[in-house]
Amino acid sequence: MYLEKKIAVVIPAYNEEKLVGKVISTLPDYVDNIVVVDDCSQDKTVAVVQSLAASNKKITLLQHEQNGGVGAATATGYKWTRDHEFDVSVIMNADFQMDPEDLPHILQPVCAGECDYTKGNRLFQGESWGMIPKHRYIGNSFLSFFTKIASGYWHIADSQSGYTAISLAALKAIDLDTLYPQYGIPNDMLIRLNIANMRVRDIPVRPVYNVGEVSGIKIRKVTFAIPWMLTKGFFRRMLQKYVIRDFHPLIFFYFLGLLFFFFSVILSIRMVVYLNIDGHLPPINTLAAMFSFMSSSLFTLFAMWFDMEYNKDLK
Ligand SMILES: Nc1nc2c(ncn2[C@@H]2O[C@H](COP(=O)(O)OP(=O)(O)O)[C@@H](O)[C@H]2O)c(=O)[nH]1
Ligand SMILES: [Mg+2]
Repeated sequence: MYLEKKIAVVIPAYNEEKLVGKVISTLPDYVDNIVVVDDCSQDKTVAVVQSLAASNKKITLLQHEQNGGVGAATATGYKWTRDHEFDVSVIMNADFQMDPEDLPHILQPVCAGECDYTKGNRLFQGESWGMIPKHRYIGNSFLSFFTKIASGYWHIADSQSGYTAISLAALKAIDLDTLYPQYGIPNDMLIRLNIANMRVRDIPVRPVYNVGEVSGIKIRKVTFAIPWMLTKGFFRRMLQKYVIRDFHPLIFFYFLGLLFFFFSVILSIRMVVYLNIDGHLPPINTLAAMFSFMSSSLFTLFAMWFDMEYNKDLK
């Protein structure tokens, strides 16, 4: 129990025989249940967890018959903690990249009822640039920006951090059967939480690298998969939040922003083609391209501003 709340820590694990034991043994006593979700590992992960479970009644081992990805493993753990009515569920990876020292900070606001979901943010620290591999830092920054647009949580950064705590009410408010099964799970969660109007907060945590972890991320795969998921999630959120559950004219602003963006691309291409043929810019076309670009920027920026306003209390 932490602040009178029943706490479960969910650990998605895939081929983590080396570090999963360390993750389990460094968890503080106030954690009431440790739910390890084995994602059909090929190494001795299951044996390691089973031998620990023999002397620790808090450990629950759930096993996938097929490998499903980190999101699928998370969903399995969440369903279990939801069905067993744990007040707060935390996600910690099995490769010791989440510092147990940060756990109280992640838990506190959710346990105190100040918000529904907390998420570690490794970028608050001045030295993060030196501690996180450069390509991960840059990729993460781009994804964090697109996640702001897609999720409506404009105050949230470090979207790829999987160190999170969620309240039972929030867990019940989202559909766990359709969660994104792969690495984009933290982004997908944010979109769903926003549709359900849940309060989300970033908590500064220490980045942990070089503890012997091996990342399974295939950069080429996630470069397209996550932005695509974010795009679909954005449109789903617009529809659910601003058309079906409530109404807000910002959807017209986003729509016009997109439409004029499309026009400005077509007109700019036409402009360049004519420049090459005639040697000078076609005047009406050029003016129309400029007008479209300005309209597109203004409509989009206003839409973002309205979205930000609408969600400003969800923290
Ligand atoms: N690579 C990988 N990790 C999985 C899978 N299913 C669950 N996981 C767990 O998800 C967590 C994050 O994976 P990892 O590859 O370390 O991601 P990274 O730390 O963001 O590079 C770890 O605890 C893994 O054990 C899977 O199918 N592949
Ligand atoms: Mg890792």
